[in-house]
This record gives sequence, structure tokens and C-alpha cells, in this order.
Amino acid sequence: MPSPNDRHHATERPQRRAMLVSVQLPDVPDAEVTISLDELEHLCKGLGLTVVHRLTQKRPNLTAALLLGGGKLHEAASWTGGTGEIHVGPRNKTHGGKKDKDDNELPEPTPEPRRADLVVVDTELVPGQQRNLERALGVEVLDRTGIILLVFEARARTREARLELELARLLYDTPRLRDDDSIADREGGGGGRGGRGHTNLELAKQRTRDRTAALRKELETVRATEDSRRARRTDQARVALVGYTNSGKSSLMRVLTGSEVYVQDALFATLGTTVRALQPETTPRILVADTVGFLRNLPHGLVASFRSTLEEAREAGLLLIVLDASDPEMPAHLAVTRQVLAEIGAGDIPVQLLLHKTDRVEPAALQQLSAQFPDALRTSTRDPDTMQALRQAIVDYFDSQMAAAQVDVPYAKLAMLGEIRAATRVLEETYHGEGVRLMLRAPASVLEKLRRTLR
Ligand SMILES: Nc1nc2c(ncn2[C@@H]2O[C@H](COP(=O)(O)OP(=O)(O)OP(=O)(O)O)[C@@H](O)[C@H]2O)c(=O)[nH]1
Ligand SMILES: [Mg+2]
Repeated sequence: MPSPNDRHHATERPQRRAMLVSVQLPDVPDAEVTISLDELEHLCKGLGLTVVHRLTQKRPNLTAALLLGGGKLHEAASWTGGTGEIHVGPRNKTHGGKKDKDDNELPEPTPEPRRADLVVVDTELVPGQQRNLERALGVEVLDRTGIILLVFEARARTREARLELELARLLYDTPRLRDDDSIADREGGGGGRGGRGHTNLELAKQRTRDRTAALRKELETVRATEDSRRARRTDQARVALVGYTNSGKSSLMRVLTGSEVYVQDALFATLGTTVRALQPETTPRILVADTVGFLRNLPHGLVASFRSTLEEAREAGLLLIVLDASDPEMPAHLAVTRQVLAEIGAGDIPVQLLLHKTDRVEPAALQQLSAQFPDALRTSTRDPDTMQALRQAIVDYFDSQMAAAQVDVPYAKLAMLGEIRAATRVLEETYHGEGVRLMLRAPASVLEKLRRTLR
């Protein structure tokens, strides 16, 4: 996945170029650092960023004011066109640490041209460290939490998830507010710098406190109503893809819903289109939902946001747990996935395990996995037969949930026919003296509702 070739690619699109920075603590093995950086790179790509370089330094702790030691810091600065130093001078007191990436505050000339215009640090930074790094590197610096927040924000669909994320965003941003930041600045509005010093900051913090309280209250109300809304929606045949990040959920979604063509190269676009109909379409339609991926070391402050974003899974009639069969940690991933699903109230939803990316697994190892997970389907987006089998398994599952019935629609209620045809599978329509007699198949819940309406 990390592609060293990207390094010197000219970017045709105005894509931001990110450099990943990681600090390796004494008790952390190399492999762990690489896995974590791979994950971070995957998240960055999902946000439409190009990763141009990775930089790792062994350090005893994460507490240094600039996180990195001098040599590495200068190496980093050579990628970003920064100075590698923080200049604490009179200038800083009034205007230092502006969040934007223009380099007004940097001494000129910059040592090297800028090859990365964003630095992403694979750890949680305290606000002071983030500010210091931005000064020394001359570009915007985000930490792991900041990136994950962006990913979740792009994926939040329900009102509850949006509120939860707004709250997480406030809690993340508030300690990062600075004397010279107005709220507009923090929201990326640019241009709206207040320049009224403390008054502005205090005002911003007060507003944050008010908004936080309001959000908490609103969340309580919304949680109550979301539950009933969700119950209503379960009439739709819906399957949700869940699992760890990078396991292949979106790729499967693309194949199943035939959306391959136009999401292929525009990763950002896939973020907004998380529910699509299974293709070729069935009657009634089966909807496929993509969900936000599980992560290693999910920052503590984002657990609630993650769960609320994942809660779309609760609307599903069937969960596809996507497991990267080529990942040695897969069994642990499955355990965590199941546990979280149970915790968000999705534990009772029928599950189909997918041993995915089988093309990357040796036959013998695959055999072993299949023995270990006998009910799992083996899938690979590279093998169309497995994709066909997966689609069939989904269709069969929802078929098995439908019962045959005879429904009489009186002429007075003929307007309902369209709705009925979409929600059920009508096998036969016979017009007679009083109306239409339908022979159809439908899920029990739909039938019950239909009978009540027609009564
Ligand atoms: N070899 C192989 N690679 C696959 C397969 N399915 C997906 N991939 C690759 O795995 C990587 C991750 O795929 P995604 O579909 O983005 O994974 P995801 O689960 O949606 O990840 P998040 O959205 O971050 O949770 C991509 O590089 C895909 O090309 C497969 O069957 N075989
Ligand atoms: Mg995805």
C-alpha cells in the first residue's frame, strides 16, 4: 500500500501532499510502527491526501516540545520548507502560531522548496506541541486524532453521529484555540482573524462551553428519537459491511453496487455515498451500506463518535463482517468487531463472515482459515465468481426472510400499488370486482404493516 513511487509524482490535481511522522518508543517493535503508519496512510488517502514521505524517529518518550530531536526535525523541515526551529521572540507574543499555512511568520528565505504541505503525526499531540511543530515546519500539522476526526466527520450520516462529532470536534479544538484565533479561523474560514487578543479567545471559549452544553442536551433528545426511527427503517432489506479499516469494505461495496466506475479514482466521493442498491437490482431492492472502519489505537476521545458513526449498522437486516484473511491479526479483529457490535446494540443482527482478500493468501493457509471459520464465505474482489457467490448469498438471505402471502387491495386504495410493488415481490396481480388480488412475497414486518393499512 505505501507507494514509494508516489514520492516524485507531479500532482495533476491540487491534492495536498502529506508527510507522515512517527515516533517509535523503546517498547514498540518496528512492525507495529509500520502497521500503524500503513493505517494512517490509508486514512489519509481516503481523505484525498497524497502521502509523499514517511519519517520515523526512535525516542524515549513523546513529551518533547517539538516531539522530534533536532536532526530529524531539520530533515522534516527540509520536506516542508520550514526552518526547523521555533522562534520565540516578540513577534510570537502578538501574532505567533497562526494556524494557516502561509509563512508570514517564518524567517526567509525558506531552506528548501516545499515538497509536503501538510504533516501528519502518528500520535496524539498536546496543543503546544502541535503549535511548535507548525512553527518549526512552516506547514499545517495534524495528529492522528485530527485525521480520524476528519474521516469520521466525512462519514457521519445520522443526526446523532453528526452531533457526536461536533462535540468531539469542539473538545479537540478548544484547547487548541489561541489568542489570535477567532472561531472563524478554526473552522477554516480564514481571513476572519480577530486580532483582539484575549477578549476574542475568552469569547470563543465561552461560546464553546455554551455549544458543548447545548450539544449534550440535544444528543440526549436525539438518541431517544433515533431508536424509534431506526425501528421503522428496518422494513427495508439492508445489509451493512463492517470491519477493520483497510479490510476491503468499500471495494466490496463498489463491486456489489456496480459503483466501480465513478468512485474508483475519487476517494473523497466514496465518503459521501455510503448506501447504494445491490446490482443488478432485486425486488424489493436490497440496500448495501458501507461503514466507517475499526482502527487500532482509536483515540479515547473518539470512541463515542466512532460508535455513533457505526450505528448505521443497527439498521441492517444482515451484517457482513469483512475480514482481511491476509492479516495475521484477523482473529483479534473479529473479536473486537463482534464485541463493539454487541455494545452498540447490533449483537442480535444475523452475521455473515467474509474471509476476504483470499487472493493474497496461500491455499494451505486459506484451508486452515476455512476450517477455523467454517461458516465464512471466501471472497476476493479479484475473483468474480466469489463476488457472484456473495451477491447470491445476500439475495438468498433476504429471500429466506420473506413469506408468501395473498393481499387484496380494494380499488379505493389502488394508489398504494406502487409502494407495495417496491416493498414486496409481487408474483401475480389479478384484477377482480372489488380490486386487485396480489400474490406476493414479503418480509413478515412488511406484510403485517400492509395488512394494517389495508384493513
Ligand atoms: N488483493 C486484494 N486487495 C483488496 C481486495 N479488496 C480490497 N483490496 C484492497 O485493500 C485496500 C483497502 O480496501 P478498502 O475497500 O478501501 O477498505 P475499507 O475496508 O473500505 O477501508 P476503510 O474505509 O478505511 O474502513 C485497497 O487497497 C484495496 O484495493 C481483494 O479482494 N484482494
Ligand atoms: Mg472504506
